[in-house]
Amino acid sequence: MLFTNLAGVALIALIVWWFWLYKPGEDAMNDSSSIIIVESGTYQPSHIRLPAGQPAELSFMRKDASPCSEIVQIPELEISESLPLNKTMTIHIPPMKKGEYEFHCQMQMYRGVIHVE
Ligand SMILES: [Cu+2]
Repeated sequence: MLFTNLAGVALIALIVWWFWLYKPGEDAMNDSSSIIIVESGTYQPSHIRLPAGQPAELSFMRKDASPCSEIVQIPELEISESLPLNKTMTIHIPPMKKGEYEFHCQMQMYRGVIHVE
């Protein structure tokens, strides 16, 4: 009985670690569930991994009031959206082929990459 309980606790600990604590590199995101923070000249995270051939959603939260950060563009997908200040803005991404897709602000000071694999 004790053994089963320990195994159960270990399993729960593993699940908690995997879903809430495991961060594969501070600057990377492996799915579209988190929010990209736009602040101080950077997208955080700036590297996003998405699976090929599936539509996705990316959420941006712009915390920088400078006009520089307002527009986010993904040129290869012909996406250009303006981000409201301090609000979450979700951008719908069509299914993509494998490759790297840059996203950036109008002046290309904020820069990020979507890795599709
Ligand atoms: Cu800019």
